[in-house]
Amino acid sequence: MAVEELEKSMATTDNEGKREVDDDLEEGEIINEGGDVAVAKPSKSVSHPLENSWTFWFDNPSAKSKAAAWGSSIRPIYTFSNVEEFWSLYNNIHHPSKLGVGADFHCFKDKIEPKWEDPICANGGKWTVTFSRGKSDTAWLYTLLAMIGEQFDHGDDICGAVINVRARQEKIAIWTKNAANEAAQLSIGKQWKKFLDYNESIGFIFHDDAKKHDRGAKNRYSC
Ligand code: MGP
Repeated sequence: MAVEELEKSMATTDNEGKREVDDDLEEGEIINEGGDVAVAKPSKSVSHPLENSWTFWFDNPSAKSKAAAWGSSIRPIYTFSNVEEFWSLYNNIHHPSKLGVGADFHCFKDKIEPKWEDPICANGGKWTVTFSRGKSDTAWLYTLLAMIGEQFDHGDDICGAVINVRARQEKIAIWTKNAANEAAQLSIGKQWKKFLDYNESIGFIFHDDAKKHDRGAKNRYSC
C-alpha cells in the first residue's frame, strides 16, 4: 500500500473505527485492567491489511512491584493486522498521559516478545526519545503509525516500540534486531526523529550492553 493511501485510510478510519466499536460493543467486549488499559473487540470489516501483524503488550505497574522476575507481569493484550483494527484498539486504550506511573506499553511485531531474551531481539538494541510527563501522546501515535505503515527504509530491522511511563518522564524506544548493522540503525534513528519532529540528540543502546551493565550501558550510536 502506498504511504499516501495508508495515511488517507488511517485518517478517514479514525472516527469510523471508533464509531464502529461503540456501536458494536457487547457486554464483556471491553476489558479494564485497574483503569490502566481498556481493550475493545475490533470491527470485523477488513479493508486495509497491514504488511505485518502487531501485538500490543502491557505491563501492569502494581503487578510489577510484586513480580519475582522481570517480565513475569508483561502480557499480550491484542493482535491486529489491518488499519481498521488498529484504530478500533487505539481509540479504546488509554494514551500514555493517562497511564499510571510505572506502566510499560508495547507494540511489537506478532510473535516477537518485548524482551531482550526473545531470539529475534537478542542481538538488537534500542533508540530512545524522552518527554516530560504527559507530553508523549502525539509522539507515541506517530511512532505507531510510522511502524505499522512501514515508513522506515529499514523497517524489516524493527521489532517494535515501547513506552515507559515514569514519574518525571515518558520514554519511547524503538527496538531493532541487528544492533551491529550501524547503517540500518542510523537510518532508523534519523527517520524516526524526522517523523516526530524531534530535534534533540538520541542514543542507541545494545541490549547486550544493557544486560551486562544495566543503567551503566553507554550509547553506541547517536544521531
Ligand atoms: P527499563 O524498564 O527498560 O528501564 O529497565 P527504566 O525505565 O530505566 O527503569 P525503571 O526501573 O524505571 O523501570 C529497568 C530494568 O528492568 C533493567 O535494568 C533490567 O534489570 C530490567 N529489564 C528491562 N528490560 C527491557 C528487560 C528485559 O528485556 N529482560 C530482562 N531480563 N530484564 C529487563
